[in-house]
Amino acid sequence: MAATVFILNGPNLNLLGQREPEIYGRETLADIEAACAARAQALGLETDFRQSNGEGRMVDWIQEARGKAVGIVINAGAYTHTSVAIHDALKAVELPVIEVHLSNLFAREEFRHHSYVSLAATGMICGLGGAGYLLALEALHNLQRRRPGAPPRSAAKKELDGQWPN
Ligand code: CA2
Repeated sequence: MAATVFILNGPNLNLLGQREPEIYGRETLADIEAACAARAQALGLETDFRQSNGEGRMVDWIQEARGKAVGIVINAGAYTHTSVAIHDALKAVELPVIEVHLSNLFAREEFRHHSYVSLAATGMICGLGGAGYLLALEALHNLQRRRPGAPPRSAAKKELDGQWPN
């Protein structure tokens, strides 16, 4: 069975593609989910893609990732800027975490410039729309490969690796 990546989405991201396309683009969350599943398959990974408007639900999912997932991709939506609970859960889970945002937080209001998630994340991607989720999967794949005892890669995965400098 392929290693699983949890892809967790926070409040209001279910509205993607319906409003504010000038900020968040026209892709729906279902479009992003499908693109993630396809890219994960090419990388030899599986995805478990979820969205919730509830902070506690997201904390439960982060805890659930321990023992079930090899890493977490998270767009915590507005909780990014407010949630110490999500920060603490990400710290406790001891997995690689890639934070993703569709919009460029630093080109927006000042309150979006601070992220509690970033303090607990391995890396952060923002401003690239849905493509950021795919880059996050690539990043987790590369981190996995560097683990001692990681299995050898298939030709297909090597081809994808060739797109990157290291
Ligand atoms: O850029 C991102 O991905 C954000 O995480 C999106 C959050 C925002 O609070 C963060 O600061 C940055 C908001 C998600 C709400 O998405 C909507 C989509 C369409 C219509 C209304 C909201």
